[in-house]
Amino acid sequence: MKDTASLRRRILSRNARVAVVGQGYVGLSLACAAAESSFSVVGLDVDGARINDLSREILSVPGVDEPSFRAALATGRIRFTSDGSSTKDCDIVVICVPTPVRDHAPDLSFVHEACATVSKHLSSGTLVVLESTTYPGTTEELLKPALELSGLQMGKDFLLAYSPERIDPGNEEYDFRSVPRVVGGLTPEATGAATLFYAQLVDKVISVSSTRAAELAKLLENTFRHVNIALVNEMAMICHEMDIDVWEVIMAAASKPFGFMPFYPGPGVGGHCIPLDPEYLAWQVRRDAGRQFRVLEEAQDVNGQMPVYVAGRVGEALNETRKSVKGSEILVLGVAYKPDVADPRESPAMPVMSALHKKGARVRFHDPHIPTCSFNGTVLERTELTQRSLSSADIVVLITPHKVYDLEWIAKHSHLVFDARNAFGELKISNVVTL
Ligand code: SAJ
Repeated sequence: MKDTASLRRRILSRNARVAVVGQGYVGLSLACAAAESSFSVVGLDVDGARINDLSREILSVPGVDEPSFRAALATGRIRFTSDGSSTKDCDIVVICVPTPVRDHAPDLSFVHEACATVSKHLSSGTLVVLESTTYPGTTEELLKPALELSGLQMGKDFLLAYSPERIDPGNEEYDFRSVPRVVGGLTPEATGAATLFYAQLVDKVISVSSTRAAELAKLLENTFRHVNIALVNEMAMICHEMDIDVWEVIMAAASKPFGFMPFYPGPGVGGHCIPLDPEYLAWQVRRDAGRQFRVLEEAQDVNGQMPVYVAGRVGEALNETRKSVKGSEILVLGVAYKPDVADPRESPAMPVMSALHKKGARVRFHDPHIPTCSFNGTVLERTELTQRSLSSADIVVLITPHKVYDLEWIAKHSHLVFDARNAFGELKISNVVTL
């Protein structure tokens, strides 16, 4: 691109104007980081209500660090709009829109829409970066042609790169700047320009040779977690059959200071990353390599069966007290997909409750962060957590151990507890059965 040097100068001098398309927790976190790094930033989103809130300095986007949002506002360098034409004056346009899964296949409709907007207003000399998690090849196969509909040519008139988001809402150990960024461009100039941009925002940038390497690195990160969670979930089932304490086994193995990383069994894998990102990889390997990604597909099978397995173990625990699931009162504690978040997406709690409900149990739930939930076409209001709601349950099933839960108090007022997370751990309490 003829004016790459000019772009690089504008990045270093902070005169480069940045547009971030998509103001979910990924895009808004990036927009705030860029503003705090002295760039002039415009955050775009098609959700007018969200833009209205943000413009009135209301942080209505869950998962964004509030102090970072306030600090960005204080710079006076950030603004929010739904007007797609705001990208036309920008030197750098970053696309951070959702990439959900529909029927086990990637749904890139939000990326298509964002590209159409960016393409319409694309000007020469712009660096475009995709951050949304997707399968290898998306930047090259989808974004490049879509953006060239502008009449501009990638490489000659604009630069195109990929950098996977690594925002981890609620993570108090790593902030935006301390998490290294992987960057890969469709051309070396794109890699260089994107590397220079992100180097202003984070302490360490890992430049790779292509967008495909960067796209696949992200999927490897989360597939790694998915597969290792499946490993310990299957270990939990085997240990139960062999009457060995899987939690003790993992604790012991984790004493090895090298070559091991502990994962922990549970009722299944929730969230919008770990259960879904690997679907993109499995889909693409089937499409492009004409074969299964066997380890991944087996892991999906193991993790997918955990909710029913947990429901079965709850039935076993009731059986030990000469009760059947059918007709039992069951109180589930914690329906968010992981502790101390209010996000129920893909949470295993719902399929656990569904399985128990189908066996004839009367299922109620409590979650400090989630007031209603639904399964089997039933919408449930949260049951308040009281001595009575505990004691009136035949069994209390702890799915997500939010830190607000007083576990000893819960056990004290419950007839029986099934602990799907070993949250009681060292608290060896007689009426608590552990996965
Ligand atoms: N889970 C287990 N056993 C484990 C770990 C997780 O059953 O040992 C379950 C959790 O309960 C949850 C699901 O898996 O239902 C996902 O948990 P997660 O800890 O992976 O949390 P996420 O989904 O928020 O993953 C995000 C990811 N971050 C990004 O993609 C930027 C992931 O790469 C991070 O490693 C993870 O946060 C993290 O470490 O917090």
